[in-house]
Amino acid sequence: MTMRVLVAGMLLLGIASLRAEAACLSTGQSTSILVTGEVIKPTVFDQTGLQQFSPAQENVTYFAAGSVVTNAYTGALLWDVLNSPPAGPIITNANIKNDILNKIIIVTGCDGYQSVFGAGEVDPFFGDNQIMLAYAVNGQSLGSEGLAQIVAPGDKAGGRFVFIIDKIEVKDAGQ
Ligand SMILES: Nc1nc2c(c(=O)[nH]1)N[C@H]1C(S)=C(S)[C@@H](COP(=O)(O)O)O[C@H]1N2
Ligand SMILES: [Mo]
Repeated sequence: MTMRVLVAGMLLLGIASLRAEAACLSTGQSTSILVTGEVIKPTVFDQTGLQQFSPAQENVTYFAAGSVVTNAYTGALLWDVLNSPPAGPIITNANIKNDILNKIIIVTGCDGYQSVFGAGEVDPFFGDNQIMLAYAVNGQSLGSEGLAQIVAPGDKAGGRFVFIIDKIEVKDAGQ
């Protein structure tokens, strides 16, 4: 009983501190990103944390509000962040055929803007789309656009390039 109370207390504390660390600043910016949901270990990443993954470099051209934008981005691949320690891998059930294909990745910005990705889209064995969490653009950190933004190479318009990322949550699509 005492043990159960202790464990429940530790869980509550853990959840509370994760929330606090990932909360967006009152300025609407964010210096950390919470990776949570169906991953082995919900984790808060700061810039140093994202730089632990081998850096990806991508030159991308897309339409933003009718204008053509070309930028060089540096960041961590979304797949690496979700599928290697400390947060990953994504939790899957070996008894369900290709269970990874049931998983959805919800990216939320501090302004509430959201875009969803499919795990199968980024899994190197399936879509192998090099979607990344970019922490630098043209050699500079993102400034008012937060710690990191999504870069989806191949997208024609910039709508899925969620910036000021607050949270990335993995969920099962369900039946
Ligand atoms: N958090 C957040 N991210 C966002 C948006 C937004 O409103 N909020 N708009 C999206 C849209 S519609 C576009 S076209 C691109 C524009 O990004 P840019 O102005 O940095 O090129 O950001 C995307 N990411
Ligand atoms: Mo847009």
